[in-house]
Amino acid sequence: MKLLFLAMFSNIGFSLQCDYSDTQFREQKVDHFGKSMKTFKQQYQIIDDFYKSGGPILFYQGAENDRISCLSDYSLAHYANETGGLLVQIEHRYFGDSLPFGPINSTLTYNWDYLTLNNVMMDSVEFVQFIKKNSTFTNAKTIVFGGSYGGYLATMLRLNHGGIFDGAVATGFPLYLNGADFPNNTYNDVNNVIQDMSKTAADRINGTFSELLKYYTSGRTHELTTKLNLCTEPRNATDIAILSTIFASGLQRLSQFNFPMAAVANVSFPIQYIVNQTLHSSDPLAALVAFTPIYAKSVNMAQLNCFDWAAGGSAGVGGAGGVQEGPYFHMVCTYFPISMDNTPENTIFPAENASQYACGTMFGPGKTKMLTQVVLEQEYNYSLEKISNLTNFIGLWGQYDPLTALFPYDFPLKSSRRAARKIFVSGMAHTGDMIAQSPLDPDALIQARSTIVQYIKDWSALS
Ligand SMILES: *[C@@H]1O[C@H](CO)[C@@H](O)[C@H](O)[C@H]1NC(C)=O
Ligand SMILES: *[C@@H]1O[C@H](CO)[C@@H](O)[C@H](O)[C@H]1NC(C)=O
Ligand SMILES: *[C@@H]1O[C@H](CO)[C@@H](O)[C@H](O)[C@H]1NC(C)=O
Ligand SMILES: *[C@@H]1O[C@H](CO)[C@@H](O)[C@H](O)[C@H]1NC(C)=O
Ligand SMILES: *[C@@H]1O[C@H](CO)[C@@H](O)[C@H](O)[C@H]1NC(C)=O
Ligand SMILES: *[C@@H]1O[C@H](CO)[C@@H](O)[C@H](O)[C@H]1NC(C)=O
Ligand SMILES: *[C@@H]1O[C@H](CO)[C@@H](O)[C@H](O)[C@H]1NC(C)=O
Ligand SMILES: *[C@@H]1O[C@H](CO)[C@@H](O)[C@H](O)[C@H]1NC(C)=O
Ligand SMILES: *[C@@H]1O[C@H](CO)[C@@H](O)[C@H](O)[C@H]1NC(C)=O
Ligand SMILES: *[C@@H]1O[C@H](CO)[C@@H](O)[C@H](O)[C@H]1NC(C)=O
Ligand SMILES: CC(=O)N[C@H]1CO[C@H](CO)[C@@H](O)[C@@H]1O
Repeated sequence: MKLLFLAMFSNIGFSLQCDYSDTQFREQKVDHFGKSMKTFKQQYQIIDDFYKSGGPILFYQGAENDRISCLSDYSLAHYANETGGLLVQIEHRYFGDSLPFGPINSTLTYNWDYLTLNNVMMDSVEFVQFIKKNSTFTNAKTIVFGGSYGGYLATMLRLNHGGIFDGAVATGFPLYLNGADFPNNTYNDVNNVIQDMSKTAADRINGTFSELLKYYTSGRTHELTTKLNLCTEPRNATDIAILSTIFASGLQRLSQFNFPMAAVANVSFPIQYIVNQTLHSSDPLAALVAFTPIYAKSVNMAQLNCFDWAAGGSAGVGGAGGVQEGPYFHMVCTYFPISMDNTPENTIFPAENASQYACGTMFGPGKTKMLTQVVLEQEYNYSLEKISNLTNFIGLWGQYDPLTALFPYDFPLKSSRRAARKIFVSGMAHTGDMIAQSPLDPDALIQARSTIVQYIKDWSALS
């Protein structure tokens, strides 16, 4: 059975109380290439609290979030403080309050014509030009930062608009996007993450999937419902398969967001937590028993007193992450065609070929067309060789981040400190370096942020 289970690529805002009072709006062209004369209001933010004469512009590229990012939750505030930088961000068009055609009531009828990679890049280019109109910043170096999809954009901006973006720090982004063209997959990576921690726990997690099925075949679904505190009882093999897929994709997400603070789960380091709980119990279902209560809010925020697997199975992933799904999936169906759902044979997870995203259902049959790898290379310079040849570029990937599997290469080692550099961070989850420091951060992550500060100083010619 194929089950659509949607991946999330968001930097998670941890602070519920963020001061957004100083965000502003400016008129932005709906189309930068003359196909529409309309404008819309695009949200942005300029934080000059840290700015010192001669400091760089640190530009945070907005991504798929449903509201403008809270920069005080991000390490960028720390980088600005360390380098006298002007901290700025724009909200991505079609997201949050930057909607060209008003609220998105229906993905089928909304006008998506101007949600293109070139329009998104031009928004950022014109925003930097707008900031530089202030003579204080005209000669400042501009460094673009982005994570995940935003890291893809940061890389694209450095590749295609290097005259505007003097440097880029991109984290947790994929090189290869189209699952159909590209066999590497993220479940191999998560399989390694768990096997590396404990072979015993990995074997037990593997066994959990067949154990789950046994509860159904031996008529014990009522017992299962009580044991896992499920909101509704699974009735048939399809229901069990949904539960099984939520568990597999949930483990993938727990690894992706294996942060030192509670994020998609309500515990720190949720992957270690699951492994620990699995080792401490002789119950063959232990991993799943540990998983359901900590993951409940990720399947249904509104139903925290039981595990609402039925909601999680049908509606993709709600909950933590703050991703605005309509526009995000439009990008996934057009120019960010990422797939991370394939599960090959010989891992601890049940093998499953990824289902295609339901682009036709969401946007209308034939309405969306994916860019191929070849077009990305030819028209947007998005190739390993061109990224390797960039100067003033660092890409970061972390041990727990499944997206590490989607950039399985290193850049050539060169003597120049300006050469593109890949930095692998032990103990880091998805985009962890972009998140503000927290007390349980591993040393390697603290070091990575310090390395980024050294690069910002070098690229900005600061001492
Ligand atoms: C900025 O750096 C100074 C000096 O290291 C430190 O005392 C201060 O707390 C920092 N402020 C912020 C907001 O990080
Ligand atoms: C979308 O819904 C809002 C109310 O929620 C309404 O004011 C608006 O007119 C609708 N827009 C379209 C294009 O249907
Ligand atoms: C230029 O930026 C500085 C620092 O943010 C600000 O104080 C000044 O008012 C700005 N000038 C103009 C003309 O906007
Ligand atoms: C399985 O049971 C669910 C109720 O839990 C029901 O909605 C669904 O139609 C059933 N599927 C099949 C294939 O019988
Ligand atoms: C997992 O167990 C180890 C060893 O008992 C312990 O040091 C660690 O803190 C535990 N981690 C979590 C996240 O529970
Ligand atoms: C996580 O939250 C669930 C639901 O509120 C709760 O049942 C569970 O005990 C919590 N787990 C931990 C480890 O705090
Ligand atoms: C997982 O379990 C299955 C049997 O259910 C076995 O065939 C497979 O080899 C196991 N995978 C790993 C990685 O141990
Ligand atoms: C996935 O597709 C490949 C190639 O068509 C096939 O060899 C493999 O058996 C399929 N795996 C599953 C689990 O369906
Ligand atoms: C990127 O591609 C464009 C053509 O689309 C080309 O003009 C430009 O020089 C390329 N930039 C780099 C850095 O290769
Ligand atoms: C990358 O740099 C090498 C060495 O300078 C050069 O030979 C090669 O043509 C460059 N590749 C691209 C795609 O620009
Ligand atoms: C690590 C790995 O399997 N890398 C492969 C991913 O897919 C690309 C494209 O097919 C191969 O070139 C890599 O070797």
